[in-house]
Amino acid sequence: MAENTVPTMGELLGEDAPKNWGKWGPDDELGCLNYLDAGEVLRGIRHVRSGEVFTLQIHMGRTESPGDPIWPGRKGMSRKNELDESTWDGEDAPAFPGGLHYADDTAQIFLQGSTQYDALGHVWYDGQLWNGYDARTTIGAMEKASVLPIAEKGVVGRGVLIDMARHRGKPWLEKGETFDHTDLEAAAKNQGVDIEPHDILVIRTGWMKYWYELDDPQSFYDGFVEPGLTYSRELVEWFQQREIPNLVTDTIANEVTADPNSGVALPLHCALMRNLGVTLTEIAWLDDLAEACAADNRWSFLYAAAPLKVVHGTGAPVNPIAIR
Ligand code: UVW
Repeated sequence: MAENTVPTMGELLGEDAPKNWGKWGPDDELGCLNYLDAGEVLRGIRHVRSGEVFTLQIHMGRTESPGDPIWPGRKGMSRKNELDESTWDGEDAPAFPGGLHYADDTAQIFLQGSTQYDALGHVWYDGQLWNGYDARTTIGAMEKASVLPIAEKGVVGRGVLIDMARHRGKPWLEKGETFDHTDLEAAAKNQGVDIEPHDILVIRTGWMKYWYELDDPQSFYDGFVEPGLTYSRELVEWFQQREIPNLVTDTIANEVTADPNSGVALPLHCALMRNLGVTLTEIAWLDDLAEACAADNRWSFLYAAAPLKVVHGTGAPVNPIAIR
């Protein structure tokens, strides 16, 4: 589609786009995470059977190829060793009673540069964020709907894994390959699991596995387009009706990069996060969890995650845990 025919986000989603603004009051910064109450924690716990633990963060700050998978324009973490054993080689080395030596690192990171939670205010259109907050509250520091309220609350509930790559009989989905809620339902049926109201929806595309098997990371970025969920009004209503609190995927941006019908970039970020208050978790490592789920055909588990408490953060790294 020619660039000048691409509609605006507002035109694509419509003036009557499904919204949850005001549902949890005018000051809400948690959106659909409000669904995750104590009852949902206990529901999640009921899905623990074997005690197996899976950590879902990718490695952060890899120096060997292909490095860390990141959204174009961002940089992977740069970690610098500030103190190590050589610090104590010189005559003016620090001296601690008893002879203590230690190592220290500093790091420069994009908060969205590894497995992370997006703040609800991370994306917007037409000058308004989640719950109608003014987009100018993002200037200099995210004053409203930052990652901090999510980090303070923690995200705990029943997780359900839908393995789209396995459903389609592939190690990973292709660049730009799309799926929608009907495909999720079909994959769930195939797996013998239901996507229940308030489930933390975890979707595997195999895209992280693809990344780590690349000889040349440049091919990942050439004509950059990830596979993923694709926008439709029906899909947005499906999320709203099922009251999904959190969408977790193994891609950098949780949806196909540009909507194939309209050409609009990341419309689901706006339709789900900005309008409904669905929290997004990206760049998750799901392959080990998926192997275990497939081995005994149990696709639900206790999911627990808390991003770092970054004050005014647009997002924050996280190492979510799935317990089966
Ligand atoms: C963008 O929104 C650009 O990135 P992400 O949500 O994937 O961090």
